[in-house]
Amino acid sequence: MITFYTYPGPNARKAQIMLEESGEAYQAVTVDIKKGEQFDPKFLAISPNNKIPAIVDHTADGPVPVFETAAILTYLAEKSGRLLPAAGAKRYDVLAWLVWGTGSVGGTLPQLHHYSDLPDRVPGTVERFNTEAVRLFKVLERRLQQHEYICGDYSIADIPTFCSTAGWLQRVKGWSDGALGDTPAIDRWLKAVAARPAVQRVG
Ligand SMILES: N[C@@H](CCC(=O)N[C@@H](CS)C(=O)NCC(=O)O)C(=O)O
Repeated sequence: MITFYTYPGPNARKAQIMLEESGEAYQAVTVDIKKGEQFDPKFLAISPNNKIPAIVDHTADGPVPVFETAAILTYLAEKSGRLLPAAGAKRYDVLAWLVWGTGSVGGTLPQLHHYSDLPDRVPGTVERFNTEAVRLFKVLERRLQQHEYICGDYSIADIPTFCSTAGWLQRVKGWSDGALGDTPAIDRWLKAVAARPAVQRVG
């Protein structure tokens, strides 16, 4: 059994989609980050960076705590034997795009969210992060024009970028003043990932 530490939002969704894809049994425990529960020493022992998502796998050899979305997805893929090639160039292609999705895409969009939500916008900040988001979505569009999913077959590389893109593509387009035009490959891919039973179960 896996304990899944969560709080509603895109990062928790990434981990929960992979929990569903993996077929592993899990139990969700809410960490109320609005109330500061992420700073409880018991949670910090699992997730030292005081962020959800995190998991603890209660294995026969003892508990295995894992924090950071990319590490959680890799752990679950290895445990279940799903959505990550076991070796070779394809494995490192998936890992590279997984890190791109959690680090580059997943690092930029929360900044855009933060600065665009401020009542008094700081000049240049929304433009700075929107320009970077446009660049990242162009990278994604190019990639998906050549591959059905980010790494050919559906893999853990698709999950974080799907969760981030689904919520942000239209806003970034709208703010890009035409710099990000049509994205037919991304649109096709968003529909395909959204239709997966595991993604539908998470909602
Ligand atoms: N790099 C982390 C980011 C996770 C993250 O940003 N989690 C947010 C919720 S969406 C959080 O727990 N924030 C609480 C805090 O910063 O104190 C990952 O990819 O897992």
